[in-house]
Amino acid sequence: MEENTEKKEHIEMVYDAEQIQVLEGLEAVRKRPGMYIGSTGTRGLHHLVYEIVDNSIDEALAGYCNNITVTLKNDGSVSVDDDGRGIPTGIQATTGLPAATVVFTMLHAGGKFDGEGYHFSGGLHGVGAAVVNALSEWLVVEIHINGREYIQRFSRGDVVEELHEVGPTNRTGTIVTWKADAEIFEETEYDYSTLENRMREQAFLNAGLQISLIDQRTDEVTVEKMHYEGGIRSFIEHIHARRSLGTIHDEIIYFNSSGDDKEVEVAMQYNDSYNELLLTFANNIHTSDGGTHEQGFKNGITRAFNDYGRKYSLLKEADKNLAGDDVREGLTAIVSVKLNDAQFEGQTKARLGNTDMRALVERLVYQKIIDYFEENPSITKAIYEKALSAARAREAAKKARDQTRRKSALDSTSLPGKLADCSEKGKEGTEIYIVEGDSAGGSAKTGRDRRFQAILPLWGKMINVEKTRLDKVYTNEKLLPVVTALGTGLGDEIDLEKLRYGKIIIMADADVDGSHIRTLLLTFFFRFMRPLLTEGHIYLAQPPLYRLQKGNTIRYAYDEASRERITQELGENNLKINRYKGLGEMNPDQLWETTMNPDNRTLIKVEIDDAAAADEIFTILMGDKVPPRREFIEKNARYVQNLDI
Ligand code: TSJ
Repeated sequence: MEENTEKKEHIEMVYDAEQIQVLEGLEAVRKRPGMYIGSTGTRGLHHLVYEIVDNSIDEALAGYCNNITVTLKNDGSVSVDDDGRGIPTGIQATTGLPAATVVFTMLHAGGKFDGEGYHFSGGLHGVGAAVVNALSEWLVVEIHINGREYIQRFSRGDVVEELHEVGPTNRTGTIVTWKADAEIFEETEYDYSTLENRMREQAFLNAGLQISLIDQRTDEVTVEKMHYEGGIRSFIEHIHARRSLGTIHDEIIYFNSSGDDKEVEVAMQYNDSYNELLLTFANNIHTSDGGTHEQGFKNGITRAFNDYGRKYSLLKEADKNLAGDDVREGLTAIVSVKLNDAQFEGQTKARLGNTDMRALVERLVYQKIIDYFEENPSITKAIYEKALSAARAREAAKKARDQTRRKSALDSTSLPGKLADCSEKGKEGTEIYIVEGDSAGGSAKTGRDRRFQAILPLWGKMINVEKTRLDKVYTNEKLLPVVTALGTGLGDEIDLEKLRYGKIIIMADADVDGSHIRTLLLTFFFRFMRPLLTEGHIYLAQPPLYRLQKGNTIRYAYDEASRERITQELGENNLKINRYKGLGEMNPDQLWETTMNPDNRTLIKVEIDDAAAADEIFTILMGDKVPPRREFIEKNARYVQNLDI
């Protein structure tokens, strides 16, 4: 009895606190939107859609929703429509308000109405709808429930119309439509492919659920229906098809387990590349920093390969084990777990922390892979051969590295002969220009400010980085000088503390050859020196395309639009326009003035926030199949205008 009373009091106190938040809560969201949605840039804008859609996906997870439609409307608003049960409209005892109203006006409300809530919630903590409401110029919710349709309107989080009935209906479900507040967001235009990728990912993760994406923003309205009965198996198929990767075995390896409060699902397939692509999810949230489920997967698969290899004498030397990297070379795998009390850790909350997931996933993966190996000997032979070949390459890389190190080519005491170093030492304020070709390299060396700018000209034959393993990098005359000049080492052993420059600037022509070298170097950094990219050290120089001269006035244009603008400004009479064909055409002073002088130049910082998307880009760009490459570039012209391969 005592215990009961105490519990009740406790609950009431929690609600008291929440009611105070009704008064202050949404104002707080508008004051510090970044705290709730991360940013007020395009990322934050798209986050609004995810927050709302996640509610419909929760309804699907609960087993009551089969269709979700996201519509981009031509007034700049978005709507999300589901065929679930409809948000409850009954009056909540604790607040005296309809449950639906509470969802949109109170932080820490939603999801759990009757104490139980959903089985595996998307981990939204239930604040999503109220946050979206607070950050919207206007928001409308329509609910179809018990044969009646209800509506409520809000503006910037304030109630404009109370929830009221508008008439009968013969469907059930919830429709939320909102217009992001331009007073809050720097950008209010949605990017179709960003939403498409996210919706497709969610359709893969929730087998059988149909998500439709409709774009009504232009005259040509498009409808895309995403619906995969194969779930994460279809995800693997999609990844390999998009990247035009050949597979080592036809059938995708798939297994799952479900207990009372935990579900694990794994799909995997080997391809003929050297790259690993492991995507892990917890409660449908992409865990880009991995965590216990990912660790369990890695442990399980490595142990399975080694035990199986031992049993059938595939591992020749008794003490030699395959490493994790060996068994995952060329592997694409999806691990999706669902659990009740997901703990997300780390700075970006993108790592699963629940410790019991490690052993659970490891045991499942180990047993199912052993079973698969025993049942599929010929496929297993091909897969195992690939892992053994990866192990041999790893051994070769180790030897090559030790040898290079013995020649001390990998430490900075013997820098590449062609490097023109700067006089200042250390990362602070220093930069290295990586330049293709001796003539541009010569101009850059003469034109630079030698105090803080180093120049490394590249020479020698190009290799396709996508077809290269680490062992070949150590003996490559084109790439090794880059590694040596940067000082960090590469692969697993990379050490950014040893980086010799703060900025690494790729300077290449604005033509086909230039874009090729740019893509090659970026791919190289992505595959072998990724921390340089993720820590934001890599930049692209922007050489001008045109030089415009009228009398003593000289201006430079970096694209067609600015050429036209400058032409208008100066007037066409007696205007001399030169198109630069390459960096080599510029004299050292011009190169300094237009491309290297920090006061005038434009640098593009290369940022990677989605490794899987970047992997796709590099695989397609560096792949040897031309049609997908052309199609990709046409589709993504906006992003890769400089990569006109
Ligand atoms: F929250 C929201 F506004 F963002 C939102 C919620 C937006 C959209 C587009 C859909 C939804 C939503 C909520 N779809 N379906 C539901 N379901 C419930 O809220 C619901 C219905 C019935 C019961 C029950 O226990 O009977 C419980 C819940 C949570």
